[in-house]
Amino acid sequence: MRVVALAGGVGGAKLAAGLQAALPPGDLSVVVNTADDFDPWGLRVCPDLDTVMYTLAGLANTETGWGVRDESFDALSMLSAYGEDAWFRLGDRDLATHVLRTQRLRAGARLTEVTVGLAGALGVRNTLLPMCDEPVSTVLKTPAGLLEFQEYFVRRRQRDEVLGVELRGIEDARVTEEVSHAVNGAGAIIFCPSNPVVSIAPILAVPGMRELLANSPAPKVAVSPIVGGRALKGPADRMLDSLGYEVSVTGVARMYEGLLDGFVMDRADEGEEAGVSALGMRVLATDAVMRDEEDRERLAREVLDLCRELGAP
Ligand code: FO1
Repeated sequence: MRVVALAGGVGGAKLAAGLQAALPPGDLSVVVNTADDFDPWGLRVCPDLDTVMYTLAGLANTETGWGVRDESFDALSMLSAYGEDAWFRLGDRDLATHVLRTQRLRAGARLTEVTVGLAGALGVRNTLLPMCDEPVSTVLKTPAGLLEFQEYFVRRRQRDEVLGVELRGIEDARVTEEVSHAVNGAGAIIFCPSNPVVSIAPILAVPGMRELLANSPAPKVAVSPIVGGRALKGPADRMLDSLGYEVSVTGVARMYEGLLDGFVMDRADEGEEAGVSALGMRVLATDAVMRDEEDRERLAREVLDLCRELGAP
């Protein structure tokens, strides 16, 4: 069965890897957030696309979840020797991705074409798609002022309170023909356990994306990024709180209300089953924490089973 997964960075990449293991090669398309992208030293870096690509290619640094494993940082050391402030850790192998992507974009290729080319060259047999081809940048409103996403996330280590989120350029973004084709051909659509505010929301904010998903007859199931009322990794729980959302699986389910047929939560939150069911979603309470490859595939299979219960072929 062909499946589309919506994903951001590390959490999304884990479930995408589980889905890749659980499905026949070529049946998975992953639509990835690009609002974290930025251009250190003039290179177009797409952290979420690269995290998913390296994970699906089996090249990811499993400690950090991002970047390439067995990495060296000699180029970065040389940049520091020139007096550069190398706060964003770009490894030597990772740099090859950014060099090629930047060159191909400059030659006029669309981000989708570049992404499919890079992933294919790394042996990924599923389809990796940016949420759009146009540049979109998450800018966060904080007490310290407006912060570009990586400035907030990496340089300032997510210490600022997030009071608002701007998606610069989103009004000019368009759903690509590749994403439309993947969604219209999907038997199931899965919202990975990524940050609902800065990873999934930008994907849904691409003009036409919500309609495309809503018009698909395929069952749509989300996996909660909140477990036991907290985010497993990253700032999602603090962001939900400071933005006024309820920091719970019910709060996350409400953000996707109207789009979802099913919701997968961890058993730690099964007390909220009634609240989420009341939103019109079929609930599955299971072990939603992916500690290793086995967990990833098991959770992916359970999500696909729920999709089939909800009518997927
Ligand atoms: N995250 C960090 O916390 N520190 C880094 O130095 C860092 C470098 C980096 C390089 C390439 C890449 O693709 C991702 C990188 N990330 C780093 C992760 C990245 O900031 C986040 O994964 C996403 O933007 C949020 O999901």
